[in-house]
Amino acid sequence: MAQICPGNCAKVVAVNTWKTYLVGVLGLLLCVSGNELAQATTGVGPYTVPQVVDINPDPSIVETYIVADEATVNIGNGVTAHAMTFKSCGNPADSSTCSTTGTIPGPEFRLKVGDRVIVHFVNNLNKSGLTPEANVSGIHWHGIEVNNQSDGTELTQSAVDPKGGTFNYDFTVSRPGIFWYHPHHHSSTNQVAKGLYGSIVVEDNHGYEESLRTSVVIPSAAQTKTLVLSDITVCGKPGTNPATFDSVLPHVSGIQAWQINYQNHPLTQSPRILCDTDPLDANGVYLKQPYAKGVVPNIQSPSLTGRMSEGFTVLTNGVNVGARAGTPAAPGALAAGASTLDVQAGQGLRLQIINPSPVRHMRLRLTTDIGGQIDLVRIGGQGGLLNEAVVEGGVVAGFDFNYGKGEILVPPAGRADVVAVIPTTATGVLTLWTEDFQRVEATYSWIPTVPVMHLKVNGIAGALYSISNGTALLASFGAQAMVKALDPAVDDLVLGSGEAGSTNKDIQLTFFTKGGAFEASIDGVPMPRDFTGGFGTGNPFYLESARHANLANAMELTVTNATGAHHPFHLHGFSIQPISLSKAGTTEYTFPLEFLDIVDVPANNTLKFRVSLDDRKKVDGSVGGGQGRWLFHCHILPHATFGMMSELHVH
Ligand SMILES: [Cu+2]
Repeated sequence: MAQICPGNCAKVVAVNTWKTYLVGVLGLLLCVSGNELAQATTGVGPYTVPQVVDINPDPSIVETYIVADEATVNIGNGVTAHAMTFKSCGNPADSSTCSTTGTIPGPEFRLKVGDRVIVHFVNNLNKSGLTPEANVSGIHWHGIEVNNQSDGTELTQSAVDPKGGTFNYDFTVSRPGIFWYHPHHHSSTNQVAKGLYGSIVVEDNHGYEESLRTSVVIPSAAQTKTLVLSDITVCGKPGTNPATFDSVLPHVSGIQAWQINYQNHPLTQSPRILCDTDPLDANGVYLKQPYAKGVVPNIQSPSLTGRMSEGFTVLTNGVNVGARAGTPAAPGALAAGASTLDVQAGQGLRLQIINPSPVRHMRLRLTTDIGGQIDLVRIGGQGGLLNEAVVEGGVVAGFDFNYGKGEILVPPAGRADVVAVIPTTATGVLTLWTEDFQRVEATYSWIPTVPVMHLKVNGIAGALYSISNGTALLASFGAQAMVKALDPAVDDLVLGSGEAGSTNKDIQLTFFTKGGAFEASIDGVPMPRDFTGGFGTGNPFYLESARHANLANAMELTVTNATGAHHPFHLHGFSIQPISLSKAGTTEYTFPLEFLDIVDVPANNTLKFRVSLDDRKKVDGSVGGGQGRWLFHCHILPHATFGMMSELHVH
């Protein structure tokens, strides 16, 4: 198809490998020079993402080979990582047909509603010397309402073998929004942590978004950037790995002794532990030898008694943008070599944000050169544009978000479509920071606040842009364009004779204690780990927590988080309409009208949502593509692996 090509768009052509390398090097030099807008196609810059190669001449079909491989990448600050990467190729046997040599993030799909996507997946993960089982993979199209055959999970297909195994995905995109793709099979926690993810942006096919760009209600394509914000840990030379974060890094959690807390926290995954003292293989087995310098260690421990925490370096489109002294409230000097993006005072800047991190919540705050806060106005996210723009956070009608008003919280696997107005008075460098977050109800994650984007003000825009809370988006096109509320739904869960499962319309996220350890689960039902549960060799689940429903039913269900920590709840295959969050003794929060597939459920809250189990075509064109087994789980990936995962079986 003809690609929609906004400002972050690399040209969709096949290029020779050496050219890609050369352009990449030039791109990095340009980034460092602070003139990233002038950058050409790279696939390796903090404010640029590579695009897929489309080999299908039909304008409504995007067809490509997506190849998973191991690759050595430069994540900035002179750090080289032996990562896992996706690349897009016209022919996987001919590297000159690939858009990049393999990057973090992988190539982006830019699509319109109604487009058909055909992906020939090739698994070339075979170099690490790990067991073949640990290198099996696949692709889950996160948030896309695909046919069940293309969902890319252990419930819908056998894992694709390394050393050249293939699988074809074929689906049609039915809803606008920001989505992403990643592996979902054995050890996918490790594969995602090592870099296997990419963005998908789907625009509506009625011209609404295009019209809003033309009328400058939202910024132009040239002022739109994809930001894949993730984290990674890279081993140093054995014996040199830190046990905690650098003490000079800024931190805003409010916990004065956070460094000590972090160092001593039983769930800490410091580089010293992951690389030196307790390195794990991809099956969760402790290795005898420390990892070498440059290795991205496995993070999936065999049980929750092991450690689980955020990666140590935050990446913006695969690159660390460079530090800044001070705090968001009082920013200091940029580190030498920090990457900046040129902006003009008075312009609008649209950020399409995706968080593929296995654990980290991205709590984002944009500040001026002197620490003034600039609102991040949310215009959409997981389900396309909103009816009206909204400024979130703070305390709304008595509900405390636990992040500041005008900040944005993007949980693991979450996405946000936000716009910032660069103040007419801005000078110097603005910085977008990710701050510590109260992920566990009683306390913070003890992670430092670090920059994810630096904006260098260079002149004043010819026309001044504005947007604010309540600006009409889809609402400006009338009722037919607006996000519709699902009717109060009445259908029930079902359970056929001989089926295991529950008809309880409240799904419980629980921790229970077993042998002194926390076990994550749905409804308190333990699940075999995907290290040990015989995936691909029969049914991997205890099915007492499965839910069953009939296709075309519309239901209202709840998710009760019975733990003291946030869990981002994800349902495969069907976008849900969140209605409310409530907690005993506090005010209920009502969501703006939209469709989501990830909802961050705070500790001890109950999420009420509606879902319509709409059908879609199977790969062969026949009806019934909505039928089948669809996972639901917490998207803190170690939690899912530990057992906070079950399935919705649609009959
Ligand atoms: Cu969780």
